[in-house]
Amino acid sequence: MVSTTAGVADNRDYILKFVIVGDAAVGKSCLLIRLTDDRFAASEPTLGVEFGSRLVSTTVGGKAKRVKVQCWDTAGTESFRSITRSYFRGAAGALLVYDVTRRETFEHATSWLDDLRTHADENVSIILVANKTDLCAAEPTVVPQIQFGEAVYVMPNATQKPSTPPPETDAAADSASDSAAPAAGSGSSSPPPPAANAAPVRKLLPRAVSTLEGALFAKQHNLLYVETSAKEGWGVVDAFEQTARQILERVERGEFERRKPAGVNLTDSKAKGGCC
Ligand SMILES: Nc1nc2c(ncn2[C@@H]2O[C@H](COP(=O)(O)OP(=O)(O)OP(=O)(O)O)[C@@H](O)[C@H]2O)c(=O)[nH]1
Ligand SMILES: [Mg+2]
Repeated sequence: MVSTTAGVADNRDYILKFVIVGDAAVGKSCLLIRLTDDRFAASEPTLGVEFGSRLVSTTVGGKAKRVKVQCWDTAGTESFRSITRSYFRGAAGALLVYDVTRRETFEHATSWLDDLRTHADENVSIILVANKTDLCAAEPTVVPQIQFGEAVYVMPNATQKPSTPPPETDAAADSASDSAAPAAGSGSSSPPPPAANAAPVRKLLPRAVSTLEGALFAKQHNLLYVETSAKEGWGVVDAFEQTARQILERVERGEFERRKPAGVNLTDSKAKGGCC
């Protein structure tokens, strides 16, 4: 949703309506709390919808833009689906979230996508969000740029076993398996004992959906893609900034001349009077 609010003196150029959708317990509310309060908090399952907003910055055509994100966090539980769908209308941006440790939440992305495409504005920009990556890796993953018609090069992983495709799964599993037997031919040296005051080693879970699979799904469905951890704060603001940038680039290209989505408000000099 794009709208103009010329004359409002709070330093924002645009106001964009966002929705966060996805299965129950994938971390939607935690992502919103990370965006608005920059903290990780235990949250109860959402009943219906919750709301939060924050000013983010992005660059469009070399110019810095300030965007007020007004975000509706929806319940993932099936019983609320008809209520939450009514909030999709007029959204300029949508975060479609899944949990990288639960494959079914990724498999349900198609159904959430259908819902968004049916009930949100035809111009909605959607970003696929692979959340809870902290459970599988000690640091954020580098997402490969995917171009159709070209081979995708994935950095070889030193610990990767050839028969198991997702590289980060192996890395996670290998990091986690501190009790594993030494590899054949690796010699008899055993790891040094941990220092008395060393931090406990966190057990990492295997990933149920690899980075490549997520990024390919996004490419095929014309979505943006980001990996996040609401817990660690990885990629969260980036998810909103990337989506805002895409929306504003489309505004600048005049894609909305014919039919401006209700969820975009402009306050910059380009605004031609009121909106919506
Ligand atoms: N490790 C880890 N846990 C997370 C992360 N995000 C959320 N969680 C946990 O996942 C559980 C569900 O998080 P919520 O944010 O309530 O999930 P939701 O998608 O809003 O769920 P509904 O409101 O029921 O649709 C909670 O126990 C969170 O603490 C994350 O990035 N990493
Ligand atoms: Mg919630």
